Amino acid sequence: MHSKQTTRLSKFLSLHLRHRPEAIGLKLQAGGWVSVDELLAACAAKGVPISRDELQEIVARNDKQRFAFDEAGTRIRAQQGHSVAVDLQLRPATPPAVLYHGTAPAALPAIRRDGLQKMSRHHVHLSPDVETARRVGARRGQPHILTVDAAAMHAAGAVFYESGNGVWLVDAVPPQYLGGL
Ligand code: HQG
Repeated sequence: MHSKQTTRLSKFLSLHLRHRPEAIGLKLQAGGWVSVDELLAACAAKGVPISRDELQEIVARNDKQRFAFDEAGTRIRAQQGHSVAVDLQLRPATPPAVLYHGTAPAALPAIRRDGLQKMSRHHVHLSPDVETARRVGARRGQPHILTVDAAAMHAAGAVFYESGNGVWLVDAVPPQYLGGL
């Protein structure tokens, strides 16, 4: 498959597996899962036919491993980034001592005041390394990298989750745990 086509289909899947499942007649099951058969039928009905092989390729080639099949390969979900109410059934985990967050300079005054907020997502998304944080922040122009004292937050009782694709998730990061503000 052409990479432009893969990207187009991947965006279509992100939209419906994270944000608007109902727009193609899907309902996310617990954990955010949908049946692969139902997904492919729903896409075809919307004029976006995807074969099973193409779906495998989209999942495998996705730059951020945004999607995952279940063990049996009969269900698929977005690994994170949902805006619809869904319980991803993630297990709390101990984060690395330091995590990173790439943001836009324009957001800094609000972040200084309120810390990192989840905005329209379910969690604040944190990166395990500076490079990833830079890429996330670069979506909004010149990125500004913040460090997060995850060890101190964890010691103070904050609950962290690691999504299947290495993104660390937390409810909020109060300003006192942020470096680089
Ligand atoms: C900022 C993409 C004002 C925050 C990426 C960010 C990531 C505040 C924006 C994933 C704020 C929210 C997540 C506050 C945070 N005041 N602005 N108090 N607190 N912000 O997209 O972390 O392509 O929801 O810094 O690669 O940028 O979707 O979060 O700039 O992995 O797979 O508000 O999304 O992955 O933006 O990105 P987002 P994010 P996907």
